[in-house]
Amino acid sequence: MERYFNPEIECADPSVLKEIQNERLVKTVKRVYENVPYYRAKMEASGITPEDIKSVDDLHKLPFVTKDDLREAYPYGLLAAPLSDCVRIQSTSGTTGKRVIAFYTQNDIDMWDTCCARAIVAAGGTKDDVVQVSYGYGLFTGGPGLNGGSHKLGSLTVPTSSGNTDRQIQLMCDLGSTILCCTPSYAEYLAESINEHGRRDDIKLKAGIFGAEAWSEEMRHDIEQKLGIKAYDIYGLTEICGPGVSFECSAQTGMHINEDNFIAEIINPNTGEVLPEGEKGELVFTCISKEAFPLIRYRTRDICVLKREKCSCGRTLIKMAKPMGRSDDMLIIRGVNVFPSQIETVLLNNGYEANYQIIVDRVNFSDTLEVVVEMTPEIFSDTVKHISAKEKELVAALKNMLGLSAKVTLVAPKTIARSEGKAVRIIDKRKI
Ligand code: DLL
Repeated sequence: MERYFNPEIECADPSVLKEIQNERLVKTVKRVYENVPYYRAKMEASGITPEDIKSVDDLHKLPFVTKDDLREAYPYGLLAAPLSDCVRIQSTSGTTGKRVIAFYTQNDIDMWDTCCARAIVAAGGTKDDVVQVSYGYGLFTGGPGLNGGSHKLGSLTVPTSSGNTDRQIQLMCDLGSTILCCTPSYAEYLAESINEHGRRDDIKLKAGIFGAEAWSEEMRHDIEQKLGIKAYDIYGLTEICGPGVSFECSAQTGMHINEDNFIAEIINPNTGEVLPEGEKGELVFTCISKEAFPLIRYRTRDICVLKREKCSCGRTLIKMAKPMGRSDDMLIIRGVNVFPSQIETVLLNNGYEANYQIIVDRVNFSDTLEVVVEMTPEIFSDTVKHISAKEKELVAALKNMLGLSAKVTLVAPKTIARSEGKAVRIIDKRKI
């Protein structure tokens, strides 16, 4: 039976949701215009005043906010509440340029916790569950977000953070954790280690809530099968609040966006034009219930599709497809657009696991693509003599998917470093 955390919102008639959005948008635009000189200047430069924004239908009139704006306004320039009302910051894991810092009032934290509680309930969670949060805690939003959601729901929260895999498994077995929250790459690593330690029969997991990085359907099936669970996707970004901007339900056909707090649009990343529902483009979010850091029309760089339909789970919240990549992660190799997720699909469809690296280089003015793939122990044992045949098989499959020739290098099991957080899979030497 499907459960909801806030059925009056999650299953509301779309016209009710639109009313909530209209009212909250108007209030938020007024708030940033009055409290944030940076926004006021941006709006004035576009010839817009708060009076021009009467409903969601006027959203397109507002200027976009980009990561460059956040860097320019760092650290306090976009703060829309008095500093004395703020109780927390979180920050992106970005390693280049200035960090992005997001601020929260207590009301913002409460809203965020609610979003994450909805995600846990949609994954079948109740207050009787034991929720192991193996996302990193600290500046990264993964740990604090799911921790807050689990508390709000009243589940027993096990804040293991990421890393220390033996301890994770020990606590998982001793406490009988039923829901695991971590990145999909760490879930793969944990699954591998649980099976190696012979502890598969000692775990009581029933569901996993995995996000923070792109992962394919094939990787989902692999994790589900290895851990004997149902694996749910969760999406979010620090700038908007962290995990819980959207979450998957039992239908597993897209992630429901918490529309009472965030309005989503899809735009053409080159022209900024708003695209109709169902078309693929860049995802843009407007925060309509936040106090401290309500970004307006923030360009996420994530490429995806929105679809509104009454879901078999009963929710009416609009759904976003799994992001298929980031417009800034998309590789352009010899003029061809390549998303790492396409490569992952080929590898998993051919019996490999998600342990791989994509190396792009430029030799004699021409781009080269190499995919280094770890063999599974099974493939390794029956292919030692036929590695080149196996590599050729993958070259052909990749050519078929990407329309591009790639070099494939198969390496022995366990030679590619595992990740406890987001995996680093792309090495683009062209930029170095
Ligand atoms: O990754 C927040 C998060 C934590 C989401 C835990 C889910 C679970 P950032 O570090 O700011 O925040 O990175 C945000 O990660 O713009 C996407 O490109 C990517 N991303 C997040 N969730 C997913 C997902 C957190 N489910 C960036 N699928 C986003 C694909 C995702 N990409």
